[in-house]
Amino acid sequence: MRQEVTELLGIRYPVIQGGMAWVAEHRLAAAVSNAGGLGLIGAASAPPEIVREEIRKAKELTDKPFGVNVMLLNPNAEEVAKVVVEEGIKVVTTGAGNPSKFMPMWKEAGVKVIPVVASVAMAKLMERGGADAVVAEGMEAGGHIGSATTMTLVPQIVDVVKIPVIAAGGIADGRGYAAAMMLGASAVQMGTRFIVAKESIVHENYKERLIKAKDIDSEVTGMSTGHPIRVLRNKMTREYLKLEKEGASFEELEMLTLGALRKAVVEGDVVQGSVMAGQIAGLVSKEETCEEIIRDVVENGEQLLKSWV
Ligand code: TUI
Repeated sequence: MRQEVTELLGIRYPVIQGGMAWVAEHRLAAAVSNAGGLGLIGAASAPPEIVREEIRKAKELTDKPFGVNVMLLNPNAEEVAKVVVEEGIKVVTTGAGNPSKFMPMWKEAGVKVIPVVASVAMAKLMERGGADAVVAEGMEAGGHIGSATTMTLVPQIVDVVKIPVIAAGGIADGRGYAAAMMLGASAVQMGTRFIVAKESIVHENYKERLIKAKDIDSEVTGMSTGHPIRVLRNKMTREYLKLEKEGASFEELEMLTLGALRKAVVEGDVVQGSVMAGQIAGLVSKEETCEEIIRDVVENGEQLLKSWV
């Protein structure tokens, strides 16, 4: 089953990297791909020309396949979708929305399309639209999330689609890898553990905060605005949640978070910034290379799976 995804994507190990905004830039993507996984450039809210530059820089660092994550809330998503084709990218993942309108263009260009979904209905819709696989992302994940857990979402999607299912949300070691495979997944996507990779350009303060994080250190902001985002608790989340409870308007809440992720990732402001991370942050305890991370997850995961059959 694991071979389905490795063959589909031309990679060695069934591990893909999350398309994390500001974090998933060319160096991280190339490092994950060089280590045998699938690295991704997270287009997030970047202008199309920046995405093109990032793709070109990644190509200089690796001859292995890598992909681009298109974040569908980006007003520039359409232009980014075209840049991906122009640059000959072979794999696209999408997040935070429905990518149906871009699917025909991508399929025609031979791009493998892997939408990130948070529900069974969306997984079915994506399969019908021609998706090559789906990432089933549980609400343990960092950033923008749905409401089902990985444990419940993955098997329910596996049961109703024929395309490979990649599990995401709460996976950061061999146990999570093995558990995902037991649920019927064909591969895993990890974000949080790659944030602290040696090749990740994330500010040291962010990495330290994540490494120090405990099991219940994350909060979900934006439940009331319809954009729930999982982040590590700090001054910003306390203010945000207080305002949200008081019934603050969408605009007021937006003001508090605007640029907050950049502030944390680039400037290292982990007090006022948005420190997005998954619930598994408590398990992530050291900075390692992407190669060490992938080897640890796959070797321990495969060992566990072997001992169970
Ligand atoms: O996309 C993510 N995680 C993200 S995107 C992001 S950037 C951002 N920043 C501020 C506000 C909003 C986004 C940070 N983290 N994960 C994949 C994911 N996709 N999780 C959930 C979904 C999803 C949700 C609804 C996918 C499809 C969907 O469909 C709704 C519909 O019917 O259109």
